Amino acid sequence: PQLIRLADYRPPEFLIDAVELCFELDPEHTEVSARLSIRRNPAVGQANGSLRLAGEGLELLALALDGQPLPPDAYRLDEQGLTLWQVPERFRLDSRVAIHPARNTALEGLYQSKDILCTQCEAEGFRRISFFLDRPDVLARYRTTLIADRKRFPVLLANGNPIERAELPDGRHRVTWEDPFPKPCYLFALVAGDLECVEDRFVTASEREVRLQIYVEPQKGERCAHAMQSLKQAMRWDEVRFGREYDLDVFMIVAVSHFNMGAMENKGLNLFNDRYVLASPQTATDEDFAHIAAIVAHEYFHNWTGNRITCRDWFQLSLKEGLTVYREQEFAAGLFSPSVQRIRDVRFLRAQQFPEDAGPLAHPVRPDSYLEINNFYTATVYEKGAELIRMQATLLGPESFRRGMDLYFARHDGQAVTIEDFVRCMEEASGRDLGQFRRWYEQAGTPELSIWGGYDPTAQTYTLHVRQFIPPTPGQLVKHPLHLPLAIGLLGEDGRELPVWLAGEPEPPAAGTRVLEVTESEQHFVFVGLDARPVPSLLRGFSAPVKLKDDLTESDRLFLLAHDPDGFGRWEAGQGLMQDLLLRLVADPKASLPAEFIEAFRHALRAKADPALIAEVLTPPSEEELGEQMAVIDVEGIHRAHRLFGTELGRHLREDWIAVYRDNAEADPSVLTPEAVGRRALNNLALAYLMRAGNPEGLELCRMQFGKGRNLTDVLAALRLLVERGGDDAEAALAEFYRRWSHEPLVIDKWFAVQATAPHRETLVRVVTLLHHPAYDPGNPNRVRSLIGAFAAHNPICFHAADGAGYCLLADQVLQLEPLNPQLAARLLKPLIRWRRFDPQRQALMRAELVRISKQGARSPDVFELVSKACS
Ligand code: HT7
Ligand code: ZN
Repeated sequence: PQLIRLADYRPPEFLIDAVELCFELDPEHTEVSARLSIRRNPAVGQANGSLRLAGEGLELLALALDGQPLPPDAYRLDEQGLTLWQVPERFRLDSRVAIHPARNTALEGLYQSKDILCTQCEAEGFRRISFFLDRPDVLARYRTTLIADRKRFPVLLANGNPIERAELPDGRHRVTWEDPFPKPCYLFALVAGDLECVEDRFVTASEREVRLQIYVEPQKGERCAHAMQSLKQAMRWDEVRFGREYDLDVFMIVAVSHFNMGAMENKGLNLFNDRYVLASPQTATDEDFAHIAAIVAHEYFHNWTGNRITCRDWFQLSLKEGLTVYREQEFAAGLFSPSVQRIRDVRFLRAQQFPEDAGPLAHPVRPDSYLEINNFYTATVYEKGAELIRMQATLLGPESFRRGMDLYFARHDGQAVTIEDFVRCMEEASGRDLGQFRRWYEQAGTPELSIWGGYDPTAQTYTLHVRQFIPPTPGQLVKHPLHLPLAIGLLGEDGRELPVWLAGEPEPPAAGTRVLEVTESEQHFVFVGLDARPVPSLLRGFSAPVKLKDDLTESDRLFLLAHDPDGFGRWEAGQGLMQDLLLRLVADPKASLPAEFIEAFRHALRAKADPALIAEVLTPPSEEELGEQMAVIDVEGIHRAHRLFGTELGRHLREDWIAVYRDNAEADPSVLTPEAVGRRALNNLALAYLMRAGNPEGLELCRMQFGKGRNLTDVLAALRLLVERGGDDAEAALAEFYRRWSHEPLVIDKWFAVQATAPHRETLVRVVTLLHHPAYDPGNPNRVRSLIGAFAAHNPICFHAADGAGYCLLADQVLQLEPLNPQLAARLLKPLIRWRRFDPQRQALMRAELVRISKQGARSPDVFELVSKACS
């Protein structure tokens, strides 16, 4: 495969103004006719007069230029596309190709998901549909005609508005759609199928009525209410927060069961993995409900950040993804509690992005090169990209940031632009210089921020010393200091916020959070007017995506856990305490939980606070997160320490956990308010601690909770704990769960995942057995992720079994999947990539499996790129 470099970007030599597509749809054999109005790009000097169009897996049936069929010597066809040797300045190109959706297991281009035909064109799927300039900076107007059997495919959808319908004499029907907004081909979509439609309406701020439609498999309409409500909330939020209105007469969402990612923002016709649309309290967990709201909003927000303003090239992917994740996170913060939302986002960043940034796949938010763009839909581009937007918002303040966004929308509407264009808008709107800040987009690696403080009682000053270090990453050995916002508070003895008053300032500011700007490798800040040593609350709200090393003592952290007015700060203090303790337990299994620690957590549990926040505060860092803190990950030691911690905290706080469970147990199982969701989270945490402590009352409560079966959050939490405990109860519960839900694929996905993540010696054999279960389907990415993905990514003790059997199982599955669905295979293999983090025996075993994949497979650029980077 060919390395694509940002430095080689050149504007397109040709532009396509209009596209007329006609699909004669059939799963076995679809014919696609395309009429392209092409002209030379006036901004680019003439090269050699030839035109290169991308095209893969297309059977060419006819080709004509300005109505004249092209003789074979006028063009060349190869595996990757079509070259026309001589073309005029402006012309019409007609092509007709045949494709085979039912054979398309890669789920890119036009494919079949059960009885539905649908498309996925981002990033480079359109070239599997028609010959085209498949690059995001070629924007065209589309008119799409769909023809299909009326009975099998009564619903025919494409982007934009429907403009014509007709019944054909041969039992087929025809619908034509027109999208008035020029768009890149990655936003093209069509859907054909027998679908139920749930309809609603939305009146925009300027009083235009928009029809909202969610299409799902028949009989599933009643499970769309939450997605529909989330959509309307997102539409209103974007108007209020960013002044963005929807722009077409209809907005459609279609849910399909076979999908490589979460969802896709095609103009006016979003396609969704059905797990992010369908939900009822019996078939979806509270977490699923939250994901649905976030993803529906994310895709909707792309209408402006991604569709109206798109990316010039794929190196700019974070321009739309980082910005849209930021918008989604801000939206979600308003649905529940901002602190809890921030905690979850930070947990995710630390669990997914920090390890990526510290391993062989580390890359800048704006990468410099790639072999396969599908490999760059990463936590770095998405989540770290969102953090970069958040930092700009923090540095500029809300008013300037909003002005910057307004300028970005006004200046670049209808264009394909770069991250640089975005940052320039922020600079111009605020008058600030973001020159140094731009390095965040260019440098990979998570910065380490060391902060230590010193109090001078004579001068009554407190000095914070700050040092930043950015570790070397592949291809980037030398790093330069970054510009970052450091939000802090200072707390007095009684827990009150003090003014953060910098030396040299004439008067103290109001007490509370203050944002310091760090720009140097080493810097210090002197605060005055302090008659005693304050306790600093550092990096409030996680104001920058860094690894913080501070000199806070255990008693400082206990103080912050009890007193920090910032919910995020209390959680972070608790995480620090738990992490230190867990790492002590890894080093010394006889270490015990200090009494002050147990009391501090008892206090946190009894606090009159949001139950969801209490649950977060009392949830320890995951085994994976602990591993990140160690030079060599001690798989068994971490697992043992984690269990011991759970058992001990369960035992010491037994009465409190039982009281919490009793207080919260009566929450109505069908209610989805933040309060009810928080109560369920805390309740299930209490149950987990009671079960880990081996408490008989816990087991009884767990059996009862499973038996009630009225809410999937509760049933699944109980099932997970029963399976973790093992024995007859576990087997009976698994059998009962399967019997109850065998007709619901999304629930059965969870049944697979619960078994794949059970921390037992026999789990590997069970996973192998489940590969032969009649409900296992390697063609369905959700099912594959729920079994193989869950095992490899969320069951560290089994996946990293010392004999290497977990690695071997994953490699076998990657090799089997690669020819079917390379994108999915590449994503699955990621847990093998960080082999250098483990002990020498595991390193050897993991590397051997990577080498085996590279020898027996790695035929796709997707897998090849990851395996070669991992082994180099
Ligand atoms: N923009 C979408 C990305 C996406 C995708 C990328 C590659 C292959 C398949 C895909 N499906 C969706 C989703 C988003 O970030 O909103
Ligand atoms: Zn996105």
